[in-house]
Amino acid sequence: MIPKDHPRYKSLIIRERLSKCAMSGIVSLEGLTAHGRGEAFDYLIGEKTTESALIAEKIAANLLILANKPVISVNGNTCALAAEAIAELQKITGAYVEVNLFHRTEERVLKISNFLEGKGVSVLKGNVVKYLPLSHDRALCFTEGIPKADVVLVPLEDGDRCQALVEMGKTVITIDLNPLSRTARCARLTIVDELTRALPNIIRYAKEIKERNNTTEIEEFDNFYFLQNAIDNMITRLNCALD
Ligand code: PTJ
Repeated sequence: MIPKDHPRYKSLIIRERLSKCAMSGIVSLEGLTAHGRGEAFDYLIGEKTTESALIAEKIAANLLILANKPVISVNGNTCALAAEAIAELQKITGAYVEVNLFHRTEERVLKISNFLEGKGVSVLKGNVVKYLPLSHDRALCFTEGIPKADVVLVPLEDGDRCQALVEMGKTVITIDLNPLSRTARCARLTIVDELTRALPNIIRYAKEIKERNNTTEIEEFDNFYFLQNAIDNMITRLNCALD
């Protein structure tokens, strides 16, 4: 029982949720360590959405709404942390949701799909093909999903898969607290923010854009700006840490 007035309440609740999902097989054990890395970067960034991340989140909403065929790729961590938000984002953007796992077993794919469906997500099913030129299971995609997508949202992604998607001409949006990761550096748009903060912002912007019916042409943007800004932010915080 975590008391609500605990200074790290939110973080502890999230850890508890991930642990439960690890025990039920939704999150891989490796996913727990990946979360720890994310937490460390979140600490450095101040555990809040920066101004530049918010701009990236607005651009992401626009990209998803303007897409012909947006796809959201969901792994174990994303499912455990944000199934409800994925359902909402799917409803607004019309995106296809496909389960794509690094530590893939058919049992996990099924568990994650069932969990997502329980939260209102419509999950892609059907044929799976080895679509990406990778030597591991993340090469596998649902035929009606990523192969036909123009814009792909891949939160907490592996670098080689992100790179393969970019090289195949997909517009790749990622959410990754580590601005130095290969994924962060090779995506078209990197949101350096925590998943459970980033998704509600993207959803809010997507709703605004739809309500006002004003999908604007995406202005040119430089992903390097978002990465550099996140790094600068961390450096500033580190320099002031003991002030
Ligand atoms: O469920 P599976 O089998 O597909 O495995 C999923 C993981 C996450 C284990 C797998 O994709 C993996 O190993 O990922 P990486 O290479 O560790 O990359 C995950 C990235 O996400 C790291 O850069 C973390 O810093 C970052 N990250 C972790 N938690 C969060 C996060 N970024 C945003 N929000 C988080 N909550």
